This record gives sequence, C-alpha cells and structure tokens, in this order.
Amino acid sequence: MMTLLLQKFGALFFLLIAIVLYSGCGGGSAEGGTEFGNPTRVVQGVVVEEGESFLKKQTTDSDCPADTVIATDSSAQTTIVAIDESDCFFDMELTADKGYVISFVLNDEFVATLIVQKNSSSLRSHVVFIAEAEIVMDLGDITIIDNEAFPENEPYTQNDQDDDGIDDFSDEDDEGDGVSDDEEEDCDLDGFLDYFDFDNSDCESDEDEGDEEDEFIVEVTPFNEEDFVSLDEAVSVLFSCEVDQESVTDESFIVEADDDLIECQFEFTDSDEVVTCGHDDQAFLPDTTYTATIDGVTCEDGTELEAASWQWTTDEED
Ligand SMILES: [Ca+2]
Ligand SMILES: [Ca+2]
Ligand SMILES: [Ca+2]
Ligand SMILES: [Ca+2]
Repeated sequence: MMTLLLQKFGALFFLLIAIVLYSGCGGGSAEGGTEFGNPTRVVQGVVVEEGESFLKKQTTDSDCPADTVIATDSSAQTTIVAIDESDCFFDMELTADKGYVISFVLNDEFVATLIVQKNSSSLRSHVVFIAEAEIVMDLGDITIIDNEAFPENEPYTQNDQDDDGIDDFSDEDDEGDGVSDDEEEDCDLDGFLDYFDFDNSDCESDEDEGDEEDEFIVEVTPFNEEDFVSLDEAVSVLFSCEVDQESVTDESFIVEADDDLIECQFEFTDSDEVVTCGHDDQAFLPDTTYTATIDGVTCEDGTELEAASWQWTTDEED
C-alpha cells in the first residue's frame, strides 16, 4: 500500500491553539521555544502592507498590519513575540538548525504566513530553516499580501548549513550529505524535510516504502495540512523526474472535497517536473477541506511515481 493518507494535525492547527493561548495572556512578549544549551539565532524584520516601504512606515503613523509573530517548529513548539507598534519591527531568538513556520497575527486573528523561496526553481515554501550563524537573519521589509507575507531578503540566502561558502539558496546540497536538495524526502509533504521534521509519525515505516530507486513527489503546494488557503490557489506538485504528460489525467491527479470536484486544467513546466492543476473558472469553496490524490502518474521513462495524498483547508470568504 503506497498511498500516504495523511491525517495529522499540522503546524498551523497548533498555531491556532497558540493564538488562543496567547490571547489569554493579555499581550506583551512571551519568550519560549529556545532549548537550553542549544545555539540560537536572532531573526528580525519589519512588517509592511503592500505598497509601503520601511521609509514610509517611519514617516507615517499608520498601524502595523500585524502585532504578533509566532514561529512554530515541526513538533508544534511555538515562540511568540510582539511587534513594536511604533515601527512595526520585531526580532526573535530561535533555536538554530531547525525549521519554522512563521506567522503573523493581528488582534488575535491570523493575518499571514511567511512564504519563502528555497532556491531559484523551488515551489513556494512556508518553512524557514534557520541555520546556526553568528549573524542575525534579517528578513528586511516583510510585505503582507492577502494571507501571505513575503520577505525582502530571502532567508535561505542567509544560511550556509555545511559551511562551504555557498549559501543554501545557491547550494544544491544544503547540508552536504551527498543527497541533492531535489532528492531530499519530505515523507508527509508538510514542508519540513525528513531530516529536520521532528514529527514523521504519519509516514510509512521503512518496510512499506519502496526501494531507494523509486521516483517520488518532492514538494507540493498547498502544503499538507495548510490552513487559510486562498480560494483561487493552484495546486502544484514537483516530482523527482520528468513526468509523462499523458499519464496526468483527471483520474491520476484528483483534487476534491466532500461536495466538490475540481476540474483541473493541467499545466507543465518546461522541464516537465512540475505539474500544476489550475482552476481559474472554479474557485475552491470557502472554509472547506480539500484532498489531492496522485495515483498513476508516471515518469517519461515509464517509471511509476509513488502514490500520495494530502489535504488543506481553504480560507473563509473575504
Ligand atoms: Ca553551503
Ligand atoms: Ca539549496
Ligand atoms: Ca542533502
Ligand atoms: Ca515533513
């Protein structure tokens, strides 16, 4: 049985709990999540609305688009800091050599999740890896557009996990273990790669997995268990091989909810490694859980790709 049916409560679910817990502590900055004795690194940035710049922010007294930052690791530990309301600046100390989902909150309500680029050809990612380093990780102006937040300075350009002088954004094997980034597995497709995911409990045991020669899904968007997904968001899959376009059909790539079946318009990148289900004429239903199932897609050379299934929940209507 190769299908991964993933039922896990993801990091964003815990984010919601964190918001509830935080709202009960009456404001102020709660420090937590850094483990004693482990190296830490400071992460800083300024939250801005679309079209604003840091300079404008300093000369106007418009309100900040968020008042709180929450960093959630793969085991749902959170670190929460307040954003300075005078200049919309924050800094937070996080345990290094871990990945985090970083989210922004205003008046106890979710505003946006930080979206980053791991390299020039990756799908968008919501997991920020923080490598150990002496220097601060400076995200610069963080522009909030709808429920996504985009950093001015990409975090992966500020990491060099294997200290070889090539930053993680440019390095094709970040931690220098001989396995290229494109082949690193994320067995539950939640954006935290296996080697820094502290909760792989929903992944199949080694015996169930195929041999190492198998081709597989490298990453997906929306991520497994993502919340607040926009109603028009396309579903993209990065495969570990060039796919046979003819094997991608409404039977081998299904996107559905209990009461809704999405009619995908499939698009392929030039390299045929990324397949996208566009649905411009048919938005997702709001506040609904969708499941994508890939089963029967093959590589150009005929190799069968591992089947997988993952899910996400859409945003409420605007
Ligand atoms: Ca490197
Ligand atoms: Ca890399
Ligand atoms: Ca590697
Ligand atoms: Ca994972």
